[in-house]
Amino acid sequence: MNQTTSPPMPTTARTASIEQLLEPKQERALRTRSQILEASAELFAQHGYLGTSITDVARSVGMTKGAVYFHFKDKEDMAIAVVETHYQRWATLLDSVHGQGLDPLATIHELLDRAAHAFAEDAMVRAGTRLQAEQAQIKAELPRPYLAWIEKLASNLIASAQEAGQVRRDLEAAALARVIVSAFFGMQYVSDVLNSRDDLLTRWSEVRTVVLGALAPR
Ligand code: LUB
Repeated sequence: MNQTTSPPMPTTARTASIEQLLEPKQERALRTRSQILEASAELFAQHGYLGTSITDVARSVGMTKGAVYFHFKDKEDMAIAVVETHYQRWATLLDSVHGQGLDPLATIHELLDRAAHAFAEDAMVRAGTRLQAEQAQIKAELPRPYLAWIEKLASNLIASAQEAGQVRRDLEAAALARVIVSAFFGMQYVSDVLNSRDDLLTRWSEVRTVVLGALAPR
């Protein structure tokens, strides 16, 4: 994803041993990096990629530009980190929902309900989505959108729900997954454009009724 050389900090952080991670200096650096990332997410979510500068980010965390550049090589690098962190949110959400031990269909509902809340409330998610939509303006390749959700829903959750007789079997799991992700994505996009996502949860409940309702066996 990051085609050029990585800045020293993230590389060290990702490959660090437990002992290194427990080292106070490392810990502090990671915390600072994540503070910068959260602040940049707020700004990217609100003002978009072109409307946000490293200077804005530095100002909003009360650091020098140099301190920010220590953690992120440039604005592209920062955007990639925001988008990647937003995908990690989904992985964390998935683990948490799986931990609830629900049946396959209830898992799908819970997962998407909680994703809708994240789109309404979580700056990292809002920023990640906005940056994905602005890919054409960003001179770096961001992770390919949608595929992870489609794959997860299709090959795991929908297939299991079909086996359990909770979801119609006359359509392929992959087709159903594409429809759900497209509907969800369209829903949050329309809500963003028309109402800055203020009505997202209401719009989600409509999509949920119609689209997830259509999954029922006939
Ligand atoms: C999700 C977005 C926004 C799919 O998976 C992704 O890449 C997504 C990125 O633009 O919505 C939501 C099910």
